[in-house]
Amino acid sequence: MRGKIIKGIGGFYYIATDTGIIETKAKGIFRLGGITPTIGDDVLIEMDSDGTGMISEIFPRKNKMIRPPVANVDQILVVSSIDQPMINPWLIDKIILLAFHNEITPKICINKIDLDIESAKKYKEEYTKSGFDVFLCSTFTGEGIDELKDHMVGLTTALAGPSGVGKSSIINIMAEVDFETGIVSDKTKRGKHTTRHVEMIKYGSDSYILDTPGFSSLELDFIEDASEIKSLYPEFVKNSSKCKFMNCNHYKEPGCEIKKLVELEEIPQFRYDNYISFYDSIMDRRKY
Ligand SMILES: Nc1nc2c(ncn2[C@@H]2O[C@H](COP(=O)(O)OP(=O)(O)OP(=O)(O)O)[C@@H](O)[C@H]2O)c(=O)[nH]1
Ligand SMILES: [Mg+2]
Ligand SMILES: [Zn+2]
Repeated sequence: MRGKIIKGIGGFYYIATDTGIIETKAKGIFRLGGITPTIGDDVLIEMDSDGTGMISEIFPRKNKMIRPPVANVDQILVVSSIDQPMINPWLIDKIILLAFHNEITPKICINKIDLDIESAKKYKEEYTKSGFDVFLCSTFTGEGIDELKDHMVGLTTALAGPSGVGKSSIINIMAEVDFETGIVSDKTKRGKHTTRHVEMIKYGSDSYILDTPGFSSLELDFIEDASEIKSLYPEFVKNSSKCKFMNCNHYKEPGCEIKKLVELEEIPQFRYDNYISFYDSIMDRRKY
């Protein structure tokens, strides 16, 4: 029987199949040639004579992320609230780097638009300019949810973003489940990291959604060389052939097309500023 690993707890893997979820024992996985079963893996399972299931084969992976450990993700939905907690483009841009670094398409969801639709629209405009799909939604009013749903059908979507932005609330609506959601503290306007484990949920006939524990910070330690960052900015890649220097880092070089486009407001200033800050932080790392 074919299925997908959606959860692993205490020596068991749970496999979503066409006929429901089947519990399989982790024992015997040495047969799989040293590959550790990972959430998101497409697998074949066999039923043992004692009635327990066993993974007998893991199909080749399309990709695999390290944190959270999950395979075969089609897209990363970077979730941010417009307010409470306040939108943080610096963190959004870092998660975008993580997605592209793993060769996974990032899309952006700005939630809680019931709190401030005007600012949300401004960010949508900016990120759209940079080439991203941006969804504005509110799990309170239901606005934008159908459009988002349309972009998730038949795909595996991982939600990523800081605590308290509404990731679990979105999953509860999409997958019609009832995950625990947290209260955003009045004082700090931050979430409380309500969701702490990684689990994939199957919904509809062939769609999967994954709640990743909220990360409020993200180290760029997965990037080894500062010059990689420019290749993870789609709006830079698209326009860099017009830079005077072929290996332009869009930093201090003269005749830089990217800097020109920032001045013309065709590339958002904040995206560029974040780029410089990421670039500097990686160059600084080398000094120690
Ligand atoms: N105003 C408003 N509040 C929302 C909306 N969506 C979710 N919330 C609230 O925001 C709080 C946090 O939502 P969660 O879904 O728990 O956030 P999360 O991203 O899963 O947080 P962690 O699990 O901590 O990472 C809850 O009190 C929700 O009720 C929305 O569209 N508008
Ligand atoms: Mg949550
Ligand atoms: Zn340049």
